[in-house]
Amino acid sequence: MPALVLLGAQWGDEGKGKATDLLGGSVDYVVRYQGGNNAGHTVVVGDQKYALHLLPSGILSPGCTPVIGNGVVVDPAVLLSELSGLNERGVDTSKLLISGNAHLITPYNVTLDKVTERFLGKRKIGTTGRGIGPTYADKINRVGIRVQDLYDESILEQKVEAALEQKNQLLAKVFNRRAIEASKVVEDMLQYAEQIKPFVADTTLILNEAIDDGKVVLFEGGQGTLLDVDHGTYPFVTSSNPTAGGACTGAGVGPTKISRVIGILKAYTTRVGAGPFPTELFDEDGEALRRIGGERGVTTGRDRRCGWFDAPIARYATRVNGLTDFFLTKLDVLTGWERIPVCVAYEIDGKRVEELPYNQTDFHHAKPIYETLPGWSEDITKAKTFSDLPKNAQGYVKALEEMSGAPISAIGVGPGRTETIEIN
Ligand code: 2SA
Ligand code: GDP
Ligand code: MG
Repeated sequence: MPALVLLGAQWGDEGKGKATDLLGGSVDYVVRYQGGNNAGHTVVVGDQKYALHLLPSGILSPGCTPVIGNGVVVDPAVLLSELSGLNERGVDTSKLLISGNAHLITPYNVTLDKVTERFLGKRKIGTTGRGIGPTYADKINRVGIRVQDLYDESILEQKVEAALEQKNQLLAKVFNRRAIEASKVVEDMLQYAEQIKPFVADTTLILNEAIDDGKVVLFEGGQGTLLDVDHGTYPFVTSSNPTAGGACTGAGVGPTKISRVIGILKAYTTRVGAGPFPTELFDEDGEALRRIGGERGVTTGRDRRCGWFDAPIARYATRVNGLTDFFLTKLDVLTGWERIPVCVAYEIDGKRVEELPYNQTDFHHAKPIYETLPGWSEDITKAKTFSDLPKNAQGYVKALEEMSGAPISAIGVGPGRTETIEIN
């Protein structure tokens, strides 16, 4: 198993942090390939809970080398504070590697993210306000600042000036704000340079050599398939590619090197931020899922929108990511419901539709067609094998597997490392 990808099959927060940590003991490298500190990955080790935003979840496994790939956007202030927070808790972070080609989130990009959202008002995306979109926009517009630019002051100055030229006009004319001074930004950015320097490396070379040497490399996705800028519910998406292909571009590793793609799939559905969500619940069931599942944004603290499981979404994730298997998470949260509705298809303008429609208007109009499965009331958090689960919980898992298009190889029955059933 030279290289594998682990990614969100829905709208993020499926439990990727826990799953990565679970595999961390048996992998040599854990690589973030997209996104930035918009992510919120929770890992529970014994009585310790960690919330990681920018750093790969593998940072908590002593034998593992954590890597921030070229496809990630890095806020240097957040990076250093996340590192020192972990160091204070006794976590060794010295093995971290950061691609010199990763782009830096600058203070003006954080400002632009926030003012744009404010300006959009009711039409806002509901971003995390971390500067993610504007930083990727700069990258594509070829006015981005990269980690390596911190080590050439004159280039940094030129690039910051170029990046601010249009932005200052926009800030003044559209948002009625004062111009940002390039020299102040450069001074701000340079204060991080020396502390970050020991981590900067040619990560593409290191990862490819590691794979060729038979080392195991795990690519850890942030957000989820339906937040992908190409394959998600555009424009209500993040600005990167959490889908499997993103691992190749965001780390510089060819697709022939990847042999397993795991989709992390929650036993129900959540979403944070704006955008369509066919199975969303506005009733007591939605409230109960939020409360029992602890569905609150790990980065922004926003309540997550909650709804029933949506099989067309799972099938879509199987398709666009080429999933080999699923980890089904948070099955324990569904304990206590007498009957559990599962969306098997949509009704769109009077017609039954089995697959996620590519047309955004159709998806906005999609009404879920539910099948109702029998629930269970027994506590399942101590289950260690599939046969320990009550018959109806087994039936729920099997039904989801059948509808989702790939085998389920592990089941989460609680947030802790050990609260997992592995299926061989
Ligand atoms: P952005 O900030 O530009 O990436 O926002 C664009 C959309 O992507 C969504 N998004 C997320 N959705 C789920 N989880 C994320 N991470 C945090 C968490 C979220 C939080 O783990 O809970 O704390 O709010 C995440 N990051 C980005 C975002 O909500 C927008 O819909
Ligand atoms: P990520 O962004 O995909 O890493 O997920 P988050 O950390 O944002 O949200 C997942 C939440 O569910 C976290 O609080 C996890 O500790 C928790 N969690 C993960 N797996 C399970 C599980 O199987 N059962 C329960 N009850 N909680 C889980
Ligand atoms: Mg999360």
